[in-house]
Amino acid sequence: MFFGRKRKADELAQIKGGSMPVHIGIIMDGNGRWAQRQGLPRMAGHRAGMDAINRCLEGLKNLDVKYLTLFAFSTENWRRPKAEVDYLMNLPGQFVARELDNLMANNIRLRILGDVRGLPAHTQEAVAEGIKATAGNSGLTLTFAINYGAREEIIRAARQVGLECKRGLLDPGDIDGTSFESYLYTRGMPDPDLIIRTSGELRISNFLLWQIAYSELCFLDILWPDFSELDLYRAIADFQHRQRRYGGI
Ligand code: V0D
Repeated sequence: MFFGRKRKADELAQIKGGSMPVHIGIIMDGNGRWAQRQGLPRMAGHRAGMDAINRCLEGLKNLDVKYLTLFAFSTENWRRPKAEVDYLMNLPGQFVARELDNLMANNIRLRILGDVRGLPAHTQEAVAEGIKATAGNSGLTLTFAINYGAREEIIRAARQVGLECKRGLLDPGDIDGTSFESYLYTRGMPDPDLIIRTSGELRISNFLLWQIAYSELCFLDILWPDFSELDLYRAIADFQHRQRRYGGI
């Protein structure tokens, strides 16, 4: 325990001297596998995954990361068993009920990315409550991607652009990267500097696509419920090493 604490403090001191990623995105993978390995129902893994989010927020308290974007539920996850989907749809409400005080105390602003209208009404209400209560906070922006798919996001943007062209509000010749971005769910957010995926899979799986054009990708061989502050600090240290090498050329 003592050594664990020391390693964490050392790693933190180390990364504090380097360039900090402004925006970190995380694909929180491995919750179901974590549960199955311990002979527990998959839901127990999702619940343990919420505790890992809190450890991540705790770890970020000491750093000046401005945006944390978490991939919680993809548009493909609807194919899971109904009982599991129902359970997942209660988690935003549980998170807001349990963590709102913590978000307020730490000046954290809650947001979401994705097709909110595709979620059950009770989930939408819980999320809306959390977003409204924290809208005035100016520290970390904590964004959950729920009912999110990057291709759907880009298609939705293309449709809106098409509609504005048809209505004569936009000239197709004026569409460029900057204007196109304003139609994405992430409008106004800086692109992620660092993307972390847990559980050893080496894929992006339709998480942010447009936005990760220049992001550093960090794949960790641990399951999300086991993710610790030390893992976060090590991923940031890895990011900083790569930045330094890139800067040297
Ligand atoms: C399950 C591990 C927080 C990943 C974390 C609807 C999978 C726990 C939220 C949440 C999920 C979402 C929106 C919001 C506040 C909290 C969440 C889902 C799954 C899918 F405004 N955890 N979490 N949402 N898991």
